[in-house]
Amino acid sequence: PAGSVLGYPRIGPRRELKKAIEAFWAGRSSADEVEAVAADLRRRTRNRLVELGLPKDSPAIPSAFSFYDHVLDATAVVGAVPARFADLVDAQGRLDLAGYSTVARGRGDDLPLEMTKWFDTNYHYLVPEIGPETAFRYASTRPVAEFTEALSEGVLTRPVIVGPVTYLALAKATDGAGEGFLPIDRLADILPVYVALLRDLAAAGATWVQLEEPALVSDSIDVPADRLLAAVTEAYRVLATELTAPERPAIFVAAPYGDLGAALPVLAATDVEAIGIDLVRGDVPTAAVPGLETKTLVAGVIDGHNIWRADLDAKLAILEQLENLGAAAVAVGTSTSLFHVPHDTADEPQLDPTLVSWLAFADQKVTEVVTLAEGLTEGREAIHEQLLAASDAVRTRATAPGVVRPEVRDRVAALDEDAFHRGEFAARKAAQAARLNLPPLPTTTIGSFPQTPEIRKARAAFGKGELTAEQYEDEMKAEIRRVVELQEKIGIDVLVHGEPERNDMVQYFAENLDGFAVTANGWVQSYGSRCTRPSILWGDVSRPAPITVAWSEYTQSLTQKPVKGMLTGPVTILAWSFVRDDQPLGATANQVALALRDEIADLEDAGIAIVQVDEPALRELLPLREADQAAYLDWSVRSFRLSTAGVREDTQIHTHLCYSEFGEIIDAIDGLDADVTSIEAARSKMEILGDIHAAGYPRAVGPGVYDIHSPRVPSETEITELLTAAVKAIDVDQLWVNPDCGLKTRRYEEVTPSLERIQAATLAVRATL
Ligand code: THG
Ligand code: ZN
Repeated sequence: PAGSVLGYPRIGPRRELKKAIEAFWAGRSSADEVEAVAADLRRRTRNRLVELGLPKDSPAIPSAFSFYDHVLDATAVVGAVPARFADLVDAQGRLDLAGYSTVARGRGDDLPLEMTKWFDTNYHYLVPEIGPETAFRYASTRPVAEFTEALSEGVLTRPVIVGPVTYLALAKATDGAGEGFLPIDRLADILPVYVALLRDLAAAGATWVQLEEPALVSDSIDVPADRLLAAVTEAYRVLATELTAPERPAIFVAAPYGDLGAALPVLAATDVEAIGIDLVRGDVPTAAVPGLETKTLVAGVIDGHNIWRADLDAKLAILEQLENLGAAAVAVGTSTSLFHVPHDTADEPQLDPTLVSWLAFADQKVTEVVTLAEGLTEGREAIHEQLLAASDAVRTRATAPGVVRPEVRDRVAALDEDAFHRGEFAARKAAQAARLNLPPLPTTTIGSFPQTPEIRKARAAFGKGELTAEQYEDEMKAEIRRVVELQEKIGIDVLVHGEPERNDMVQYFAENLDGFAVTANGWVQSYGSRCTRPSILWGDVSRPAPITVAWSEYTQSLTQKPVKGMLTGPVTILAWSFVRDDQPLGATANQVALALRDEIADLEDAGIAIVQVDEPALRELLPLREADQAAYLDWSVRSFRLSTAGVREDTQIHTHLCYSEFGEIIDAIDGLDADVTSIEAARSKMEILGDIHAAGYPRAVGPGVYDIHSPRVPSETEITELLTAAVKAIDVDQLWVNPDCGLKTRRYEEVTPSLERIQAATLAVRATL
């Protein structure tokens, strides 16, 4: 029995990979230079894992690098590059780094692969496009090359790749696929590619391979449950029996992010050699599972998705209990890959040492795994000290100042039901129309404008003390004036201030609320080269002073048009932070909601007529198992309403949600009771409006008409077509016009013409009404 981790951060402790690949995209460095940075990062990762105690001669060290996204990597391996990018592949079906980047980012009229949330995380993957005609072939030998690279330096790694069932389950059907086609229909055709890969890996010396099958823990997959289980049986029959050792590596199927449920016995009945289960989110199995007696059970007891130091004693008890299940062996693992957490708490010297003593980032988690593995083989006595230290941390955390604050608790406890409800929508609608006097199809943006190098430089200089608070404020105000002028020039109806003062829509609030800490280097990959530094929500939350009011008030002073106040909602603040695990999320969310409620009241007093409370992560936290969803939707929707329901009738509340599939949470959107909801829709071509109309949804919506996730500038014709379709799909007086997300990641060269075309298209469609 030993220990391992499912994966490790791949962006680098100082975001080395991000910087290298962005330099390549900008034409400032060559593919060879990026490859060299990547190889160096992989080497440092392996050396670090060895240093932390993972053996280098047993396959405890994962080989799980990616330049952009591991699902895109699987697409490259199976040669499923969409037809529009066919010219980018060579005769063997391979993509070079430039081609790979183009599939991820798009070019001209060729849209990139659609991006969507990876299970219930803040990571986004690129959705494969699979049709009846997709020609699978074993195209990319990168997993083999990276294995060989490690072996040549004396480290026997375990290559990690998305498994065939999850790959197809997460894919979408190509446009021409025809009614009833599901990508999973192509299982038999994709398996030979995996067989070829396994053969190649074994020939290179790989003794284990890790196939990731998280689709098995989710009910939100577009494949009927029985078909998914049948696919598991078929896939692992073929992979485990088509080749026999040593023609293939031993197969480790990992199922992170939740409970395997009915899929556990199905997997156990196959001939794979190891199964990884998530014991942080999933239940601890208690009854023997037939088939397990020939397998290693990799027990994911260490949380790969949050940063709290583990109670090792409790984890060891779970491991000991699992030894009674009858598996051939029990190994210690993480619940998920560690790429959802930062590298190392040692990179945060500015944090309060007491707080640090409660935390485990990736490196600390590796140590926890190694310690537990030792405890499991050598007995509790062997790790006595570590068990004591871990229990101590849990104890000091429970009683530390700020963790429980009676005045915060009392205020939440005293709330009555009225605090969660606004008056009738019809009356609000009339009062707001009278106050705002907007044209049909009002135009607006989601909130952020491009974060220019100058803004970032000013923030960095302010952080280093090179700018005074006053100088920094002046620079931000100058930026706000530019953003207001631009919007007025274009003719946009409802203005924003552009959020130059915010590094991140969650971190900014975390920095200004009590109960949070922020990191200096705690970067976590969100998509491609984009990272965030999730804040640490460790204590009871309150608002020491108004946060956004002065900025919004200043902006409103510059224009006659209404300016939207911009806040981030309680669910999103929780979703994009590392949240305390010592009380229900709903209790934490209500504390955040009250802080926001006070902020909104102050915005109203300052004359702001529209306040947007963004909840882009509402869908993200939706539990993967249907049985858990109703309870989640209840507390999440209530916390949003608690934050917004204190306003006047004629104050218009907006919200913004990212990442479609809203059909399934339309009731929750209804429950939010926001007057206007903007949603991402550009990449999914307005499909979502059908859902909204069918549900009889009464309030206003702003379907995104400009996909800001791609550098592409849409044409006016294309926006006019989207708007024309939208006007047909729902009532005109329900429609707003906006991009599908904030503009902070884009450049003005793209944003200015895009907004001008949105305005022109809107005027054209308005003229036809
Ligand atoms: N903030 C947070 N999470 C998010 C988003 C966000 N998740 C989903 C969505 N937006 C898309 N994700 C991102 C994440 C990061 C960035 C853009 C979109 C980004 N990051 C800067 C970078 O990587 O260069 C760093 C920002 C900083 O300086 O803090 O642009 O908005 N939490
Ligand atoms: Zn968005």
